[in-house]
Amino acid sequence: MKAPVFCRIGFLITVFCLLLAANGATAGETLQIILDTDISSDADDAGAVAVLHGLAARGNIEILAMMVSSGDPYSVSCLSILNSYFGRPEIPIGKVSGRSVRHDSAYTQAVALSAKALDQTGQDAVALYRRLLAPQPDQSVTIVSVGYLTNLNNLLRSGTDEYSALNGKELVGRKVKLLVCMGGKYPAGREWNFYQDARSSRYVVDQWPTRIVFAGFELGKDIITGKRLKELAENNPLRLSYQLHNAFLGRPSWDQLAVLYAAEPAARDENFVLFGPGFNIARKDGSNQWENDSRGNHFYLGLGQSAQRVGERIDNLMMGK
Ligand SMILES: [Ca+2]
Repeated sequence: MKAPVFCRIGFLITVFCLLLAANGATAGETLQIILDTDISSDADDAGAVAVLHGLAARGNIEILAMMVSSGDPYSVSCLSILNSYFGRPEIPIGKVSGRSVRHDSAYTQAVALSAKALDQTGQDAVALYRRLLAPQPDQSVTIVSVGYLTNLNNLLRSGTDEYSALNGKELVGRKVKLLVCMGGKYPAGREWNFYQDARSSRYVVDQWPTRIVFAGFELGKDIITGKRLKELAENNPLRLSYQLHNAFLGRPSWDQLAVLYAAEPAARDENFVLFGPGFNIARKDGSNQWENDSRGNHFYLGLGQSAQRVGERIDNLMMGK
């Protein structure tokens, strides 16, 4: 005798939910995410912005804001134009204040002048972080950092204000679920994002009150993406970024990998393996060293499938496929 239709549907729903739970995702759960980028000196930041938009287009992602950690005066306009092109012109943009790292960019100025940027200056990054984090549910926000840790250092050191009676470290501990950080080299080395502002890196790595998953230099260096962008329309600001950066020779996918881990929880087990727990020791000279320790709340990423397959996935997302 056949089971009634509603019993069979109930069984299928149960199986579906169990499968989702095994992948660390819950049906209908919206991922709230903030991207902190040094978009300027390398093109993979522009690629990471495109990957985040590509994943958000599949639903269940709310991009709360994007923050700029670079002192490049064209970074905010460039980011604003990318966000408009990918259909989300309303995303608020924060900008580093005070001391900042600044490098020349091959593409930000040209992208900034290629269209009308809705936002050319950005808001104060710490104030924007605090205003956006304060009303969120506890332990709900994922931050993905793909540049210098200057903004996150400033946020941790911030005091109470009109947005929250919590100081920066308390506010992060209350509202943030996870920090995914492209920075450092594993198990040991010296990497750009960490040593450009070593004081901030050290403070954030030591003091950050939630779990941190690090995407290291070694993870992305051999995954070269962006060559295919030359096939895209010439008014595409992502295409222009990669064209001006190095004429479509492609770049390592450091920043896209961090975004891929942060913004696609259901595919984490497929794309990555996690090393840890432990402590990432960040030093004054910008170098770092990994130490396994069961008491730690740090992890670092390895690839869970071939570099070629992950690279194709990133290229497809950047191509809008
Ligand atoms: Ca970057």
